[in-house]
Amino acid sequence: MRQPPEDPGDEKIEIGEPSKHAAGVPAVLSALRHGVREMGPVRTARTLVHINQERGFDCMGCAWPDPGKRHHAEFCENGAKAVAEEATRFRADRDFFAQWSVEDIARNSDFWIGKRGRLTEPMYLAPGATHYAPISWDDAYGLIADELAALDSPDEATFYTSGRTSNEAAFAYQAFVRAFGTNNLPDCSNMCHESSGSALNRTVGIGKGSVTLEDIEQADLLVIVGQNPGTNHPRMLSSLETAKQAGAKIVSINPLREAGLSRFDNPQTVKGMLGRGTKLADLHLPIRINGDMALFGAVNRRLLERDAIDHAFIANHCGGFNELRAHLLRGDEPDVTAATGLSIEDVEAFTQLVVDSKRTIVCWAMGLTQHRNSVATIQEIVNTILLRGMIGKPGAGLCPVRGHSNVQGDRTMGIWEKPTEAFLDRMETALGFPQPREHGHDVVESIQAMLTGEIKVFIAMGGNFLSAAPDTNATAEALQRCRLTVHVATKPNRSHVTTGHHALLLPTLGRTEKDFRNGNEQRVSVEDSMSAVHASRGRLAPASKHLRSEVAIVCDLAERVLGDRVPVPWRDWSNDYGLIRNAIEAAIPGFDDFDARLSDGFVLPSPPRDEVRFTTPSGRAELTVNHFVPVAVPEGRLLLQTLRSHDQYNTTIYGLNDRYRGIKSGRRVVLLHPDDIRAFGVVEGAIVDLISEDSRGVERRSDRYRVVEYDTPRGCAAAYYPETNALVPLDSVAEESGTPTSKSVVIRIEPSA
Ligand SMILES: Nc1nc2c(c(=O)[nH]1)N[C@H]1C(S)=C(S)[C@@H](COP(=O)(O)OP(=O)(O)OC[C@H]3O[C@@H](n4cnc5c(=O)[nH]c(N)nc54)[C@H](O)[C@@H]3O)O[C@H]1N2
Ligand SMILES: Nc1nc2c(c(=O)[nH]1)N[C@H]1C(S)=C(S)[C@@H](COP(=O)(O)OP(=O)(O)OC[C@H]3O[C@@H](n4cnc5c(=O)[nH]c(N)nc54)[C@H](O)[C@@H]3O)O[C@H]1N2
Ligand SMILES: [Mo]
Repeated sequence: MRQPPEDPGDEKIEIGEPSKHAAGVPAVLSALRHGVREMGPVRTARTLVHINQERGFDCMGCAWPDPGKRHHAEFCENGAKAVAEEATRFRADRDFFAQWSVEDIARNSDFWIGKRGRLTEPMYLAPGATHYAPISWDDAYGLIADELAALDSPDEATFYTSGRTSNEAAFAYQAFVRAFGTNNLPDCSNMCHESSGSALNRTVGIGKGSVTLEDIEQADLLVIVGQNPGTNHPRMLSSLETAKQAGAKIVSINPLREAGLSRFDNPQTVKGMLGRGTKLADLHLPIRINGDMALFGAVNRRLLERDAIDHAFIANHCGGFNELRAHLLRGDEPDVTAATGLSIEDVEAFTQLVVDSKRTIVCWAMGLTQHRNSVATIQEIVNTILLRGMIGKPGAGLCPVRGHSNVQGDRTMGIWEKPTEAFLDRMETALGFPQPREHGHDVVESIQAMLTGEIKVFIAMGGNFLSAAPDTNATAEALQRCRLTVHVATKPNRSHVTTGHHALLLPTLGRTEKDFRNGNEQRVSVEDSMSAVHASRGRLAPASKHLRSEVAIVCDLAERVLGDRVPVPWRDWSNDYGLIRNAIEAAIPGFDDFDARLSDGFVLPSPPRDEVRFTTPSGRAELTVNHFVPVAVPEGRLLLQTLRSHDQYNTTIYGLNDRYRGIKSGRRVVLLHPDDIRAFGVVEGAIVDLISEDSRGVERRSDRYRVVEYDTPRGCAAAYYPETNALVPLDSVAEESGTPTSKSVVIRIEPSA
């Protein structure tokens, strides 16, 4: 039997040249290497043909939509790695937990922990115990029910969700949590696109994007801001290529020159595989971290000055125009070159492309959402789109590119600590029990409440709360102060070994696996980044016969905790997911005839996209006045962005290479401008510590990073998440959305001792 890989440590890091194009043969080889290492050759071949096929499973790699006409195998390197990671043959079974104490597991890297393989049965860490030990499902549910019953208030528990959870499991979970009596439903979205949701709800009345895949392919200008699709949404490159071949222009706005935006060798085509590929970005703007609001403000002022705005659209559909015009023409905007690091020529060139375009789409991801002023920044981009009348027509609109494959669906299902009254009213009518009305805690507020002792029980539907959340030391302390911590998970991770007084690990089926309930095969549904809902059905035998589906775990637990307190047929739901879909249909608009329509899939209604209608209080799309306040970076300090390498899925580390950025065999690197390296008195290859400083002067450290000279604006640094999460202060969050500011951390560097 082959052994899972060991972590070679960071001594062997190799630094080479960043790549100037993405995918092609190296992508296929890399995917196969990961597949074979985790699954062996036969399983690799069998599994990869079912990804994103009509009767297969939805890829858990990202939320980018599937094309209507699917390639025989919609090949995507990182999708293949995501699948290999779940369909691995390695097992973290009872022997593993008997051999390794919690403390010993925690001493290893995230890479090592994740590579131990799939969990196989429920495990329990008793108070004071050093090792997890097997426990029956029944006893596990009993323990949770006892702890929940012992609370003085339902608000003393918090229920986290990561974004892989199916619609059916998410709907049942939120019904259970609200029946229990709390809106403490934080989710990964709080750390991800919450800023997009806040900005879009306010301005266009719906917290989702307004484009479809066809729109992307019909656009004549695509602006990709703060996103690295070559790594994080590789299938997006195929759409960009199609748009490009139809004559679209592409602008990339990013402190880094990401390979995926330069040139794409499509692994689906012969031309791509022969390596000529397609040039993607026509204009790259190497913006300073957090300079985006100043850039779009400058563009918007120019649009007004040149009268390059859509008067009819504004008159018919928008509010706030006079205030915005007065604000922008007052001329007290920031010095755009200082704020962005771009030249005036760059700003003019970008403006010209915006003016010339009849169909513009702006796409964005974490480079925009994880700053203090993220909501205002996204609102300024909405201004650009609205001033140009770019909503509700083909090839135009707003496109926040989601991360987790069902993060958008989970929110649609009600995984939200701040549900609207309208949502709760409908839920109350559909499910027949009163809903808690007081808003709950998001991720950061939950951590704060665990630290003060207000929250005593932490339950997670997937994810890796400790490593994903900011301020790792504070978050660890928060979890350790809990009475009970519970994780429903597929594989072990760091959150499982930083526990409350006692802890449970409940192993679940993944998307790739067959799900039989009561002898009947079940399917689930997910919603992608463009609001398309479709079915997902596993194809592999489960990793262990003891695994239960997320739906089953939620329903079993609800039955045990609530008895018959609410009129929900939990047992029936868990045996027939179609019944949950019927309840979803009754409770949530847009899901008419849900179960029947699921086979073909359908797109949820979007008033802005479908009818140029805006469901804001005024009934109009709101232009907003946004004031740019740069992040204060004291002399001798840098702004650090914490980002993903090419070989990871959030906190799951697939491998130790970041091929496109030329980094091999290790992750502890910090990418810096050569002048900044010199200014700190170090040299390339030096080992340094990163120290962040918050507004109160508190310091946080993360040690031993290798300095890499990189093409990034002066004053801007980049290093990988989750290693650097320890540097993000817990209370440093985006205004309004509460998202941790993981892309603008003020740091200094010091040579390591
Ligand atoms: N393979 C793989 N796929 C994934 C994931 C994964 O980890 N691995 N994660 C999934 C998830 S949950 C998400 S949310 C998405 C994340 O997808 P991305 O948002 O692409 O992920 P990041 O690596 O955080 O990249 C942020 C990008 O923003 C740029 N950036 C940083 N700061 C700024 C700024 O101030 N302004 C501008 N204009 N750009 C900036 C960075 O240089 C980088 O290119 O991907 C999803 N897909
Ligand atoms: N510094 C910094 N921090 C960040 C970010 C950043 O850019 N910088 N990005 C943020 C973003 S965008 C996000 S979305 C969050 C991600 O936060 P999370 O969603 O909490 O983290 P993941 O790493 O995606 O979770 C991985 C774990 O999920 C479990 N898992 C995998 N598949 C399944 C499944 O099917 N069911 C269940 N129940 N469990 C499963 C496995 O046990 C695995 O270890 O991190 C955020 N944190
Ligand atoms: Mo995300």
